[in-house]
Amino acid sequence: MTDIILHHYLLSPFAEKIRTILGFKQLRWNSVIIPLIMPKPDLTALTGGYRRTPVLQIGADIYCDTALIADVLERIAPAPSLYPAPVAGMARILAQWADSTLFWTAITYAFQPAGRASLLGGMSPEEMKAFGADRAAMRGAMPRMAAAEATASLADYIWRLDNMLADGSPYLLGTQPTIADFSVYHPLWFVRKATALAGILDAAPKLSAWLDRMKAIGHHRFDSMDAGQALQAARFGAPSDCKDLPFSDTHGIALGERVIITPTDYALDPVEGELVAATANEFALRRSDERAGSVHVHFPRVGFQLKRPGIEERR
Ligand SMILES: N[C@@H](CCC(=O)N[C@@H](CS)C(=O)NCC(=O)O)C(=O)O
Repeated sequence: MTDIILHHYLLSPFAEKIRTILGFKQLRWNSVIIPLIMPKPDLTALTGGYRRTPVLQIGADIYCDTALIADVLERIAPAPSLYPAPVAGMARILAQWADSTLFWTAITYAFQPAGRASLLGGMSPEEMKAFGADRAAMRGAMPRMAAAEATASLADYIWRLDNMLADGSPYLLGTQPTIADFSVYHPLWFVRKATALAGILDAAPKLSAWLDRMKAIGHHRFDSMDAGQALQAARFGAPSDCKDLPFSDTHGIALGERVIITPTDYALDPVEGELVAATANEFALRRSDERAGSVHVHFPRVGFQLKRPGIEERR
């Protein structure tokens, strides 16, 4: 049986997406709780610098970004599928909208002062300050939305999503949940957690019932694991063999070359290593770490940039 390790923290919406997919697929998993803010030395020993939440680990294979993590869980447990034909393409496109536009709209809405108090109420003023500074640095020059725009846009998105359920379908694209349901779920789960502001969902009774349905999927069964055990699992595991994966060259970079992979939107921390796979939708690089040993770090192609080290972007 594949040992699935999820590096995450409870308040993370993207982690809730993956926890709920693990519930949907009834996969047993191990839970490693990571810090909410940098530094995250045990996580970055595995990833080589990538700091976002969550990260999936299977032995010495480290998977970054929930779009790829969902694909990996689908490979491990193909049924029930996240991508049922004939809505698979539509489901992925709707998921990408939810993971970007809906997510940032919901976050901006939920982090207004009344929501922040429900979400971060357990933090001391110093911790809140450190959290704010960490996220400001992580977002860098990413454009910011004002609370008024976030409120209006979120209300409109909620109305549109409620309309998708108007024909009585239990899920957004029909009778079965798809990846789109899990991606739309996590930002709205976060809005519900911002209890003082959760009333915005009251205008959408069908969507609220759908949220209850998604919540009922649960997280299946998991065991707590500490970061040291996860590092050991990497050290004593052998990374997956990438030799036979189809090579798709879009950059003029050969397998075996040193490369840097970086997200294209925010948290632009580079990960450096030797390119071991470049398929139509996934990159993997090999890197060595004192504590984690030799690992393969995997990224989706969408949302990530591949380049040779030392080559500056022209602005
Ligand atoms: N596209 C990424 C986004 C992940 C993301 O932004 N996660 C948030 C938490 S929900 C994050 O990393 N926040 C900063 C942190 O946890 O350090 C994915 O799908 O995994």
